[in-house]
Amino acid sequence: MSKLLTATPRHDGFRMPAEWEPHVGCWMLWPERSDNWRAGAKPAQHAFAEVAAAIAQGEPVTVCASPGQYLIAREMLDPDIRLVEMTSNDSWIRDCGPTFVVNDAGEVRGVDWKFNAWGGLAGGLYFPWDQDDLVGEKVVELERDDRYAPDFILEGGSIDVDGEGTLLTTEECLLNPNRNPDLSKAEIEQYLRDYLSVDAILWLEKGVYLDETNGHVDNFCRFVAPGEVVLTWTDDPTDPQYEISTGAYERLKGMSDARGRSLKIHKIHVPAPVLITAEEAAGVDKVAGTLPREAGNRLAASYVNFYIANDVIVMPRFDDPHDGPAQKTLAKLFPTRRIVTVPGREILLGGGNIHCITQQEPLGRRSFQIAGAA
Ligand code: KQY
Repeated sequence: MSKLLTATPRHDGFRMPAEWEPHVGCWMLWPERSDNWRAGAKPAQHAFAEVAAAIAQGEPVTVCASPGQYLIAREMLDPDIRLVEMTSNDSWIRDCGPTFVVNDAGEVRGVDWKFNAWGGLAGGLYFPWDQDDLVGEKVVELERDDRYAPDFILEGGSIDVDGEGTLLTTEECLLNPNRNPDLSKAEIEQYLRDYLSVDAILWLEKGVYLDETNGHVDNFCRFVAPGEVVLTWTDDPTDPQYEISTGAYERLKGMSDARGRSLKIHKIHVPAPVLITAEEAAGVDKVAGTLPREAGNRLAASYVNFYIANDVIVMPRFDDPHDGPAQKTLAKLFPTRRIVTVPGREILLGGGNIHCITQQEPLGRRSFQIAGAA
């Protein structure tokens, strides 16, 4: 049903759209592993259900849950959310799911990258990751889309595009020897050009301080419109984040995008450091091969990890004085969308946030098929 394609999206006239372009829906995976999520993942499940409900205000949501969790998820999710059974190792579909690409005729295809749990045996976050690596293929198959399967390790959270030929990423992640150690920077860039149809690749040095993904850009710096980015920021020169953010700001100031525009940079201040409590750490099972959670460790909290749905922006909040200003900035940048905030702490305790647990699927021409069938 879903054909494996051997050319590249660029060759075939397909590109990765920006996240603000129309979606047919959003995909999520249901959390359950107790060595990453505290208290048997129950608080995380409530948080994921809240994120799904918030996104469902703006577009259809599909959640994938394991056979053992199917009925539990069905009970906890709103009835308008589609639930399908799917096995995975954890719940970060931004990273293990497909990247959808579209062409000018509105056809949609999937790029099914290789996934190694953010570093494989050289610093990856858990073992094994074989079921996560199948998620991209399974989602694309369910959608009856054709699929590209490059021999290239990439997580969706490590890139961000403007849909007009420009891509943002970090050296900390994409040039990390635990991803594609046999490829040079030029070869890595060529994969991005070929499989996402981008022409300008904007390299930042690092991502958010202590981000366990090796500096995913989706937690640090994102496009909000062609020629405009939001950047995780702090005014506190004693915070290690300061040097990272000011360094990125300086680089961004000197960059131009694929259309030759210089970038307008909007700063979004981080919340006060979010530290794991003793109770939270004690609730996570310790398992060899999985990154342990220690009390007092700082988490990579950032408002930039929001999701852009058709009608709403879903933004994490941390019950911090910076919540309001972050929300106001996004409201100004996305005037046609409502900003919905959901509690970010439980998701952050697992190592990421809202953008990391979601994957948009572009509308493409399926809209006409749906309309025609009605
Ligand atoms: O932030 C992400 N994109 C994923 C984080 C994975 C954490 C696994 N413990």
